[in-house]
Amino acid sequence: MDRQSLREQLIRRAVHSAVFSMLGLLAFDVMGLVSEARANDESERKANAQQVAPDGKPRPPNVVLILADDLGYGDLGCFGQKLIRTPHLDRLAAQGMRFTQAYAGATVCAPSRCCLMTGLHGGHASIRGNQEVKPEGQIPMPADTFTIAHLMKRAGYDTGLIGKWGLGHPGSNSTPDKMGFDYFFGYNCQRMAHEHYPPTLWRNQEVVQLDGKSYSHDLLTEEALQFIRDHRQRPFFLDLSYTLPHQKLQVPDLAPYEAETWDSNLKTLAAMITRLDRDVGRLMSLLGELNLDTQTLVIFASDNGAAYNDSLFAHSGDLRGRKRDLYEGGIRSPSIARWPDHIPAGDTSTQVWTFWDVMPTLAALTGQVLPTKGDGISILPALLQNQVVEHPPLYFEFHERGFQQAARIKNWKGIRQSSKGPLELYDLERDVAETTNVAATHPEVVAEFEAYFREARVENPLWPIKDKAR
Ligand SMILES: [Ca+2]
Repeated sequence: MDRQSLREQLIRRAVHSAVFSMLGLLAFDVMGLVSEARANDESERKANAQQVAPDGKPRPPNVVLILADDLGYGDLGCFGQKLIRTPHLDRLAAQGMRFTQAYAGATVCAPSRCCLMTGLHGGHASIRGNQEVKPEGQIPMPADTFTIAHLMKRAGYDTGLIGKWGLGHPGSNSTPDKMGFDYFFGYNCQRMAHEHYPPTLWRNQEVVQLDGKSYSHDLLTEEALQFIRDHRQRPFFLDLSYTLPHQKLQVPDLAPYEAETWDSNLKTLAAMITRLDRDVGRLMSLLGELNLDTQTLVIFASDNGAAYNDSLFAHSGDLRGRKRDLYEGGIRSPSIARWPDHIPAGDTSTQVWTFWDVMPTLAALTGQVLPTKGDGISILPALLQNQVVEHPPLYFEFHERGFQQAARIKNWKGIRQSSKGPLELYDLERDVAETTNVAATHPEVVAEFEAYFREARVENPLWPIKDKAR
């Protein structure tokens, strides 16, 4: 990009930042601008989120968001896994940035994805649990929901969702096409996604009949590869919402674990994760072949913690708990971001971020002002310059076992097993495994959490507080 274009871009961002500042919404964007002004040429180049299109106009990067389903924090080699092989995701981390303190939106599928789509945490989100609609699908988000796909459409992107939706049944006002996606291929219903050899999938509004012998993950990969080929000349946003390694335990072959002496279920699970990894590798190869590496931001994350609890793999690494827990193992995501020439290669970031930060981050990336205030922040300073910005409190709630709440405030973690139950307090800096409840010795921090829990959420009639009978 020439200096004139860069100047224009920085001026435009300054105007945006001033607007944000006046509204008191995004102090971090202002901080980002100040630091950019001081940056040397190399940092400026990295901070410059846009490329020049053949017509000379600035072109924002493509964004590929790859979600795994129920992948644990410890399931990847680059996050400490010793037995399951994930060479392509390990390479993605080596070429990009690994996040050790990144979070999903919730501890199960639908509410986590709602946070991702809307930029709202679980105390403000419209979907706060998995709730089915018969015969197919889940309850819809409200019709006027503004999603990350709407945001990217507004920035001129072609948008695609390939994989699992789970945020509105067929015929509702909240199918992917009505929520900003130009193209959809996959499962509308997350329950039907348990079957990896499905009788049907959806292509936009059409049911695609299958023979029941096609492994859906492989179809999703082929669709994703084709979507990238078809849109290589345009800025595109691909939300690749994979269904592995969620149950059922099904895989076309056990490679490369056929000869292992493990239980066959464990071989299947490992093969599912390695297959997911293989296909992330295929996507990265295609980006390279199409010369899109430096024009594409790839983000990889998991929608919640590991579902499995075998003693072999240590799916949650050193963390406590798994899917359906609000301990770290239920919500921390093995997250990676890669954007050659922009994101420092091989870095590890301790930036705290979560699914509801994706919307403000994409807004900052594409120079947009969000129409309404969300709960997140832009993590562009972390992505582009490995700066850690302080995150506002993170809030989570879960409704399947009565009512549970959790929050992270700085390095403190607070969890309550019922709306009036005693607060468990953990110091994540010293005790990431949440082994020692220090509530008794830190009453002032407990009081801070209790005050935060009172103001962090609004009531949602679909998910009322129902404490478990004692
Ligand atoms: Ca999930």
